[in-house]
Amino acid sequence: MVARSSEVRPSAVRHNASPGAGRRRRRGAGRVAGLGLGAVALLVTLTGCDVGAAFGGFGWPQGGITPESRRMYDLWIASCIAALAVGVFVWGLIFWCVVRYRKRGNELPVQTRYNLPMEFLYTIAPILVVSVLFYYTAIVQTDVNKESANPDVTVEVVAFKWNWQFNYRDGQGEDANTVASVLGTSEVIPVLVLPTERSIRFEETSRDVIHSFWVPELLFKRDVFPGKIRNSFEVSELLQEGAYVGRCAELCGSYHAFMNFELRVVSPERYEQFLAAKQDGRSTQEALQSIGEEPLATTTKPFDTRRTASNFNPDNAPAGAGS
Ligand SMILES: [Cu+2]
Repeated sequence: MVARSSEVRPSAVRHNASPGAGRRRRRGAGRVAGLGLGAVALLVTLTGCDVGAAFGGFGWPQGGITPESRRMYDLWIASCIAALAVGVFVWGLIFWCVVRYRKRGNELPVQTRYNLPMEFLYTIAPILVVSVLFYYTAIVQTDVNKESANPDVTVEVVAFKWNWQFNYRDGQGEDANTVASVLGTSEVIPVLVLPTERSIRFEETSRDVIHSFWVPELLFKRDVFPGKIRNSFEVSELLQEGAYVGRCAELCGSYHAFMNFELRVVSPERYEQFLAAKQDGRSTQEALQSIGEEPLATTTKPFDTRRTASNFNPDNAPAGAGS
């Protein structure tokens, strides 16, 4: 009769073994999930604020020079960590299911359709995740778009094909007066001088088409519209002195890619001296030199358009030209 034991179906064996074994397996799976979450928590705790740097900012540019840019960076890093934690959990579940419920015979595993607690969980959990992300995004976005009643410095950004003019203003809005101005030309890159430790309002307007004012280190860009729209934004402070390239970030025509400027961040004292020199009638280059700064842009250089009457419009070229 010993031989008959081989006729016992595998499924029956599984059923006989199921009560204790099932509990053990569930405990094992719980332990694996707990370990995964613990590892993520440990990683975050150990690396602290440097978790972004350790992973190259998760693709987000690093080195922001305003409190706003740093808050946006932190939001991005936190969102990535949350996404990774959810990802690790889901990947863990997938691999666990692949191994645990791999095909062993013709028996179907226990089916979990209409399992209300489970359906409730996978409806509520994503809603919770999205709500938390939405909450923090709304807070950071509101903060970044916030404008104070009386910023310390107001500068009017005027864009035109294909250069920039920066007007230092004595107040906000269209009716304020320009006290000093920096104008870019085909030969000279405009240098926008601004101070640290001061709140700065940028008011933007365009003379022709839509442009976009972008300094990569602000981690922020805003379109510059022609007509009545006067786009504005504010930074509560510039945290680091230095020279930063600025660009037009909206395709605005043939020489869009060369519509560069430079942001030069200096101390408040030197900023005041620069402004005074400009008001005395000195050129931007002279004023920059007077505060011990490089007179010309250091982060970019003018683009030679090589446009002359002969090669710009050959049909109207004088006889013999262009050869
Ligand atoms: Cu442009």
